[in-house]
Amino acid sequence: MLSLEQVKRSLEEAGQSHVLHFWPELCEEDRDSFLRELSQLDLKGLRDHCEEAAKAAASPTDILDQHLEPLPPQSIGSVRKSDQESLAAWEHEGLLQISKDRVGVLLLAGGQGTRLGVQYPKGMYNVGLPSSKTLYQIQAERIRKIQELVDVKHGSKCTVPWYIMTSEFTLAPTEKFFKDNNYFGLEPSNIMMFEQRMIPAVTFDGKVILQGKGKIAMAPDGNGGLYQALVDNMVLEDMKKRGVEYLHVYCVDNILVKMADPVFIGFCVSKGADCGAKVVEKAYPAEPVGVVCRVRGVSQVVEYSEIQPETAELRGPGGELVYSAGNICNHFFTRDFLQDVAQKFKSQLKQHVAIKKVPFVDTQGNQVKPTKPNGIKMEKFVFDVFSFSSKFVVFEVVREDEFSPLKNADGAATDSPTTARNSLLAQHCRWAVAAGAKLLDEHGNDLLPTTASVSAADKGPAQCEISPLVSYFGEGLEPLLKGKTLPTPFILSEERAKELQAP
Ligand code: UD2
Repeated sequence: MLSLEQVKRSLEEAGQSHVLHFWPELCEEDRDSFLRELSQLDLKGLRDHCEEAAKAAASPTDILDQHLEPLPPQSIGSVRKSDQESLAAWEHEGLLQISKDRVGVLLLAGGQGTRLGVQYPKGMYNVGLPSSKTLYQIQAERIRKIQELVDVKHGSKCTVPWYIMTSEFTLAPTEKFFKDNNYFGLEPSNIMMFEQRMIPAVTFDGKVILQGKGKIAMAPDGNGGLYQALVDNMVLEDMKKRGVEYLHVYCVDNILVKMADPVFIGFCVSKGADCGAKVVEKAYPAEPVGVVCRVRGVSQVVEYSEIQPETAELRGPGGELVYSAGNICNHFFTRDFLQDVAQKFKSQLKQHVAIKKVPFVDTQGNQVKPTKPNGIKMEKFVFDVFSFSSKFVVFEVVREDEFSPLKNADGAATDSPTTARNSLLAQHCRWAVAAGAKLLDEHGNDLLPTTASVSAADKGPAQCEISPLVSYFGEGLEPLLKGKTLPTPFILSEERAKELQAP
């Protein structure tokens, strides 16, 4: 820990002396924790950080639109447009890589979940499924299941390690939640949680914002903080030690995420890619997903907050959106590529400006909750490394099967707990019906296969939930469900599956 004198000097040099304005008023304990916080700051880089933030916020945004081109359709791999043989070959390749312990998954879970408005990590959210499972539990169980499928297919025991990037906000509660839930049946030594860095929020005139008299307003450095965090926490070394060559990186809120998706992994590996992105067809022009496209000839993602509405609305001759490759924050990276990024490119990552309402203390020491934006948060984006790739591929998947994010609180029309829950239930109804089950509604009436999974305006799809421990992606259900008539709500847990299997 630095001394007060050292911190004072560094703050003066950075033009940030105001940070210690309330020091004389702080009690011993608060002084101690404040000094600790300040010692951990990158004080040398503080002046640059503040000046750059203020400059970036003041300058007109770099409008890229005139340099954009859609991806050539033939360059996109696609689940819908590929034949069964190719899909099976990619899946086979992916499963093979998993069986050799070459595949890991990495969860980006450092975000603050502001839009959802909960005070705890989003992964702990329960969207109201019949089983009451949280997002973390669903993800953990999908890892267990894919390991089991691979073990059965290859007759050996594999591990898919789970790296979880958290931030100061999410680390402690996530650790506790996993521990309290016995790591959802996973081996704790195969779950590695680590923290991304935090950086100060800054006013429009380049001053660090004080959130309290002895506390700086800090925010995580964006999900592109991943690359620094990999270095800070020796994650690449851990991957190397385990022999992990491929990483599936994904964001916490997509209830349909296919953990370590063998088809996606197999596709990327077969194409010799060092970097890949899964996309879905964008649903509507203003949908808050980035678009994968080319900027000045280089493939990358243009974030939804940085594309002009006129560009997002452009349509082709058939009425389809010109920029339709919607990023779903599911990425593939080779370890070698991540190593290159860590060594050569990390410092070149673009800084994106977010203008936010940041609570602060005024010079009189009053706590203020601003009504209009007053602060700048600088963020890096995980996908900004795509432009450094030497072989980047894009893989389009079916939205209904793979993408339904939880972003907003209930009441919002899209991306809410209700829409996420309904997407999962609808998918499980489709799986059950495809496996030959007949579903009954709560009054015992037949649900037509075509309507069981349809989300009526007032009520969602039938309450049919299949545990990931029973089926990873709809496989293996026929022996359990064929010819069965199932009243809903129906939860196909592991125990229920055993009963159904019994002759
Ligand atoms: C992300 C994508 C967007 C689109 C959308 C799909 C980025 C930058 N944007 O937008 O293009 O694909 O997802 O759902 O990827 N996170 C951290 N640390 C941070 C900030 C965020 O780990 O400092 C995590 C966060 O916990 C979440 C993921 O990154 O799992 C995405 O973050 P978000 O929800 O803020 O991103 P969103 O929805 O704006």
